[in-house]
Amino acid sequence: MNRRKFLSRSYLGATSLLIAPETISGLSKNKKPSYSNETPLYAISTWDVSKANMIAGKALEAGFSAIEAAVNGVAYEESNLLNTTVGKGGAPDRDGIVSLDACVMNHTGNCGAVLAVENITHVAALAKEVMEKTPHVILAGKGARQFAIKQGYKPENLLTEQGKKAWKKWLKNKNYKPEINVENHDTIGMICCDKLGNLSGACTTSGLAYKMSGRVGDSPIIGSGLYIDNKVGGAVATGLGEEVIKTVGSFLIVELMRSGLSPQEACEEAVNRILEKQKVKPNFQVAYLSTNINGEVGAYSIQKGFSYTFYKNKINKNISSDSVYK
Ligand code: SD4
Repeated sequence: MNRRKFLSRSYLGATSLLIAPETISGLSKNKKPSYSNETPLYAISTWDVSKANMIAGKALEAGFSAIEAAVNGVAYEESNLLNTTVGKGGAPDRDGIVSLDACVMNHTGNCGAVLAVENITHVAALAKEVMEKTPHVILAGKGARQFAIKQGYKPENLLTEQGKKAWKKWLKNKNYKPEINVENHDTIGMICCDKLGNLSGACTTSGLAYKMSGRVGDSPIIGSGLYIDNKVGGAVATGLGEEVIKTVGSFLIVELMRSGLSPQEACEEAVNRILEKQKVKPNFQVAYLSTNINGEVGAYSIQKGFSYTFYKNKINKNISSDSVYK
């Protein structure tokens, strides 16, 4: 199958490049990768998201750019109803409305983001469209939704029966407290390196369960939930977004790598910046995942339980991250 046919089989058309997972694995079976063995081709994602990361890895092998691979990879989790922190099936806010946040950043430093979007599942692809088709970087709320519909996205009900049930149960006590690695796991931040050695990333989430209406976390904020500098490396974040935003976590990690730290050291320092500000032992989670242009990867979190998925040389592995509290 050639690239044109590959694109035409995507479920939102060639421009948005949302490719059904089966399509991409079918393609890779029939086609020899065109890259050489020395190509530093890999994909990393927050949490245990083997299918999404594999989709990205296979897209890279099929010759797609890092940004295309990342958007296609995270699209799997956006459609995954079992993932209650991303896309359709995501937990709603305290008013029972699911609103999604996402951003993308590519190897040229260009970026796009959508904030608090209702009724649209594939918000990472939408963020890519904001980057490519508008003179802006961020579209929020109603405007983002209108733009999506104009681009041909079909509005959907994102609140599943299960999501509604859980929300109704929550309403009985209305007790809002972010839980560590329970309700708030699985925001997906993904960084891909393509066969040209270019880095790009995507980050997509439904945010914190039962958040206030209009609340936006770190995930769609360039420099907080995601940052890429093709000369240095990239970083993504997951966990309590408020704390990531206060320290501009992903940008900080890339800048620390620029000044000579390894991805691991940079993630640890970014976690320390959050901890320095805490007067008592934190009961929230923040986790970082980063990579540099040499293909080294680092991960670190405040609480135990964070892991990441790493695709390289056709092997997709879930790896446990080290943490401050064991
Ligand atoms: C947020 N960082 O909205 C996101 C939540 C998250 O896994 O990462 N959940 O604050």
